[in-house]
Amino acid sequence: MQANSQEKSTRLIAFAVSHYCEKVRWALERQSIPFIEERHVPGFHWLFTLPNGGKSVPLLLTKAGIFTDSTDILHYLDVIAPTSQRLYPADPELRREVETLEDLFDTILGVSVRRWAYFYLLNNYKLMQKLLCDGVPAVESILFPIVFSQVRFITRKDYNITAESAADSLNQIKGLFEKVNNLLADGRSYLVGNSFSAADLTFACLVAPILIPPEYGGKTAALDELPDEMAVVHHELRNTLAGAFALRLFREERRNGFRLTNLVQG
Ligand SMILES: N[C@@H](CCC(=O)N[C@@H](CS)C(=O)NCC(=O)O)C(=O)O
Repeated sequence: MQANSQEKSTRLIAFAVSHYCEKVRWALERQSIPFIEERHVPGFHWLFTLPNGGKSVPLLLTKAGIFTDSTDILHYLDVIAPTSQRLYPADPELRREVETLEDLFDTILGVSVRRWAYFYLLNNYKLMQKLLCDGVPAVESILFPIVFSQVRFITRKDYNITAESAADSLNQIKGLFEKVNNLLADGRSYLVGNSFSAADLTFACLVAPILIPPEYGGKTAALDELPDEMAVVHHELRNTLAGAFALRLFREERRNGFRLTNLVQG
């Protein structure tokens, strides 16, 4: 595809593995917005986020401004989206329901999934290298063996990763799967109203590190790379209503047929 000015002007600063970055990737691709994804090893991302007024990824740079949070990015994309592609309902009551669920998933589910998964994965150097170095600049890949122990230390500290917090997180995850199971029990196709919304997209993305949908646009572990403790939870949760729902959303709503992402490498 030819580079055009919009493609050059929309840049996503990301981690390959981050499920919050997948929220934004999905929303951009759904709206067929060309963008350049710039992936970084954790730590190196601060060279790109801090000068742009943020800290974490995803961070989106656009002609209209810089957005430093996945939900803010989805709100911005919704304003420029054609009505049929919008992720937030026009009806104020339905919109409130979508935003409440999105916030719950962002603040509890995404954080719990990350803490629980890293508890098991951070000691597996080879797997972490695969998950964190996919698509990053060559210099970051080369430096990875040197910086990894520091990345691991900061990750454990910042995300408060201990055996106890991982066990608590798994309880939170199961509680939220139960909540989604209950919503879906009446046979509805989407969490709120009759169409795909930011609540559906956020739930599907944030549970993806557990369910490993093949359509995931970032990097996930393969099932046979998961330690037994994670594989057990993978099988248990994918067989719930909520798990099957998230996998269906990836299958039916995620695939675009072609990728617009213009991943910058090296
Ligand atoms: N509320 C933020 C959360 C994003 C977030 O937690 N990003 C993590 C990666 S999954 C991150 O960038 N951590 C490193 C940092 O905060 O510097 C959003 O939805 O965008």
